[in-house]
Amino acid sequence: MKEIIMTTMTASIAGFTFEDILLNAAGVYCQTTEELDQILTAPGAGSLVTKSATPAERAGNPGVRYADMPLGSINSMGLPNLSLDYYLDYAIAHQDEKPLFLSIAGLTKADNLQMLHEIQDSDFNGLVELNLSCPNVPGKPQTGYDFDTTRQILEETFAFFKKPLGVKLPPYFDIAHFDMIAAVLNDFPLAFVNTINSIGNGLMVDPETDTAMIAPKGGFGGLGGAIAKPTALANVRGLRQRLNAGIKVIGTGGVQNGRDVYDLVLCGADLVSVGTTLHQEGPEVFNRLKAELAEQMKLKGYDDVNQFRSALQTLN
Ligand code: RRO
Repeated sequence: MKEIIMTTMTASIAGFTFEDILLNAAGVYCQTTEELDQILTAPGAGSLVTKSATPAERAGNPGVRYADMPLGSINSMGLPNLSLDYYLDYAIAHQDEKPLFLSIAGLTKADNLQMLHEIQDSDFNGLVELNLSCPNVPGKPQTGYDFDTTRQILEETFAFFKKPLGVKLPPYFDIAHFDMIAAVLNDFPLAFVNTINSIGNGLMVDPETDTAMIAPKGGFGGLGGAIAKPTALANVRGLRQRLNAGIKVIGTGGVQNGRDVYDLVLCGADLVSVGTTLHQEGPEVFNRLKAELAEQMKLKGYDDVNQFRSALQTLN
């Protein structure tokens, strides 16, 4: 416990100071006020993000839509949420306790702009995460893979939106795509990017029954957990190297232990969010990860995350 107290694990984004660098990944433990309360009060959690919202409540995809699998999880939730108003009310009610993230994921550009107008006109004074990467709504491709549409949305957004805004990105798999998305994002006054969303449209088989592990979309769904770690590290690193210094990075993907958190910070993450492992362990995971991160830092002789953030060494 002594090491935790003496170790500094803070970050700042858009003038907000986070007293711990961990939070939930959007979608996990954040759909209801009961779940959100648990993250808000969890030791070791420095913030929370609300479930990505649409203008109206959505039930999401029917049937089994999340499954644990070897090396992680697969999901096709389909954007179940209780509406922007629900999460906006919660965020406004609790925004003086910690800096909070409100996530939105409109199914159309018009929906996103409408929600951003509502947030702009509200008393919310935290951070907004615009989710451009939901992989699971049938017939709706991930916007983050369409660089022109991403630019168009950001142009229309920043024409009126003045509160701190970031984007949740899908994983990119080609160096040219890192260059292309960074060129778009660097043209806007973004507060942060959050990378990565789940690795879209994987498929996993239950060997007992020879069936797909989840029901929606014929079994196709987003992959998270350990299997996502190298892709998350590459995206955090690749974007940190390319984005303006003023755009902070939230690293998401593959966190199971304190060393995983350490690695995301080493690749450039300011904050680190936890999805699959939070789903599996519950909010106690934050204090475990915090203690394990402190242990890793002690092994390396660090007492502040700023001492090794973005400090990855390479072999040539
Ligand atoms: O609700 C979902 O199916 C979902 C969303 Br919006 C997302 O951004 N990422 C994900 O893995 N699932």
